[in-house]
Amino acid sequence: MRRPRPIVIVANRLPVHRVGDKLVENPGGLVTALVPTLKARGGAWVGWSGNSRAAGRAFSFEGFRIQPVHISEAEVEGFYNQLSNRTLWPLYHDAIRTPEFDHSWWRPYVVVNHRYAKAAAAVAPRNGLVWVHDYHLQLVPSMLRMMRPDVAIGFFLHVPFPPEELFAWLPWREQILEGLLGADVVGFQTQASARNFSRAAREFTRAEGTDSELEFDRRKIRVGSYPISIDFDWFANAAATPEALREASLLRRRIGAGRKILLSVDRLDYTKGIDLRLLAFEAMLKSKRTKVTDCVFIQIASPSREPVHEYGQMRVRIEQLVGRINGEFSEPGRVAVHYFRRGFTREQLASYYRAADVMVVTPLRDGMNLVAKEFVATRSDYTGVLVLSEFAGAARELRQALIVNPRNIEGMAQAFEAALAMPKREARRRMSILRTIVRRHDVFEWADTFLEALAG
Ligand code: ADQ
Repeated sequence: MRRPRPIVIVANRLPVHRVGDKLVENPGGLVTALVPTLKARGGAWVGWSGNSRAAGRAFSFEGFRIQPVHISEAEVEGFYNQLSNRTLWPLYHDAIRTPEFDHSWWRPYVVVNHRYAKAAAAVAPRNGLVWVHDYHLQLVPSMLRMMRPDVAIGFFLHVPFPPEELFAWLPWREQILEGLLGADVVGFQTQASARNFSRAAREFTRAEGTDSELEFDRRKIRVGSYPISIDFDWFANAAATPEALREASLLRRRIGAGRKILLSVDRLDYTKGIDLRLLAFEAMLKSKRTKVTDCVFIQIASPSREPVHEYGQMRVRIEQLVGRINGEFSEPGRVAVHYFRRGFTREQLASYYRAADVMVVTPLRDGMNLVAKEFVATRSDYTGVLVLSEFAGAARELRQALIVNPRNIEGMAQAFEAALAMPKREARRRMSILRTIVRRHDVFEWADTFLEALAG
């Protein structure tokens, strides 16, 4: 059998960072999925180290090449904090916050994309496979095609692609679409995003064709949905170790203290709907449908994108809400909302998932949402109920969750109530189907499926 072809991954961040003289893998789904693939096939990972002062040299890690891209401090501002996170991120998430369109932000986006493309062009083997990731790098496919017409180029968007009427707002819509059309395969989390992209491409560029195959510049481009997933076995095993089980029962005793636990885990981001779910919990307490002696809400939120103004505002709002709810409803030894604003290790998260009775995942819009899948993977005891927003990509697959509209606060409160009261048999039936789905479609299957499409 022939060895599979080496691949080049192009992503905003590198998969490893230095601690002293050691290299440590960065946590996250993409690294988990693609580092084993790179180790097996060889190739390179092109990305930013996170340090804008040092340029950084290429080095080898576990049999593949790490190729740093330098981004200056001023460029981080324009390319990352501004165009990526103040224009594209809100626009692609249903304009939950008003996207800002500032012409001075476009130039650094183009310049930095070009730098990634050049770095990829320099390391890609002849006729190699290059896989570009996410909304920061949408111009890379066409730039790379100009430099290296021999390579096969794939692009995967981790966030939703917005409907045509929203995408139309973007002053650089043609450039972005033509950037993406430089790829041979353009992948999305859901069919809806794939369809939105194909429609926008037909509307705003010379591309023709169907929702799943476009023709542009006499080339065919495959468009499809490739829902990302998690390392199911890792989470299932991590939550079943004696230490994890001990930690989970300790949490149940310390925080739960005989109460049922509702749990949420998110990056502190306005797309995640943290405030609305807290309002739903408050509504339950207010109307006496539950008492602080019966249940507790744990919100774990890791700080994120703090230089961006909207994130600071949202943090203040959430912390005021937590304070208000606790001020009104907590009792001695029984806090209503436990709020942790910090990152936890994956092992710690596994114990929290295992300790929860109800997992609340209610983003206003989310490409996929891996937390929902991680929770399911940890529940080898077949207990626990998932409450999931219909606006997360994960809702397309995880249909046995209690599906909610996060803007319907009363509806969410009712779903929490139903989840807390769900008979064991019913919860078991649902969890068993959910686990089968996530086990079957794990992150390794995701990477293989995309790479097969690209190699084909
Ligand atoms: P994110 O918006 O970052 O990713 P998500 O899919 O939920 O969202 O992934 C978050 C990851 O961070 C999970 O693995 C989770 O365990 C971890 N995490 C969250 N809070 C944490 C905390 N307090 N401590 C430690 N870890 C924490 C983007 C898109 C998503 C898409 C992913 C992958 O926005 O829709 O699912 O990429 O494609």
